[in-house]
Amino acid sequence: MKIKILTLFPKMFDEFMGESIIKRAIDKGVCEIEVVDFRLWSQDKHHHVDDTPCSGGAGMVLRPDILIPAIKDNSSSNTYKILMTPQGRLYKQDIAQDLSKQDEIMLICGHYEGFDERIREYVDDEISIGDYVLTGGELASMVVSDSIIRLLNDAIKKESHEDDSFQNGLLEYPQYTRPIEYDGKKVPDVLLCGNHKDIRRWRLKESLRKTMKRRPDLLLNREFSKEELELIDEIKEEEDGKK
Ligand code: 6GU
Repeated sequence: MKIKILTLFPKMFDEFMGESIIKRAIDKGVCEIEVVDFRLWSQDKHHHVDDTPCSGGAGMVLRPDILIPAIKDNSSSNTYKILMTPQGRLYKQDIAQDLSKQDEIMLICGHYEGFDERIREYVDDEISIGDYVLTGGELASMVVSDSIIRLLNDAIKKESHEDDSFQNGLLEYPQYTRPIEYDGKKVPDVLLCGNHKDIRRWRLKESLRKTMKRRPDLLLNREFSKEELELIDEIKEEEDGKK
């Protein structure tokens, strides 16, 4: 997969691309990241890319006569072009899944107050990573790239994302490692017993418990299996018993 990033701050991506799983994915050829400085598409002496809003207001707006040619010159018919903006649709794991199937995506990072509205006609999608405002789309584009790259075959072991939080619509179950006892706190016995059926059921139950407590919104449209409904009853009884 190829990821093209259009930005005014290309150096911000050096460390992102140079470390850990992302670096390994690039070195193994699982993905290619190309960072493009779209200031190069500015023709004027001072390489301006933005201008004041028409009819006033605060901040600066990215100019269509810079960004639209930059988008066109860096994409082909199979490039899925995404504007990074707090006005976009809210980024979720299922969008990461979908995007990981594309051959080529382009992430367009804005700065300042935003994009001239006409730029929106030249992209396929608009993404926001959350309900807060960042100074630019760069960090958001790293978030999106990272979440996609780790899903690509071979970037990490498949099993390590099959159990991810959200992958099955639930938060991930609690994980433990050695030592078996630390500061008087023990790893749950069920995880040490080696009974895979019991462990699977415990993990599902604890996933449900955590999701009910922390992210009940994730359960609103869920179709629960019979086993899940049984576990939820058990959890409710246990939680009531604690009160
Ligand atoms: Cl994609 N860009 C900016 N500037 N702020 C954001 C965002 C994106 N997503 C959430 N906040």
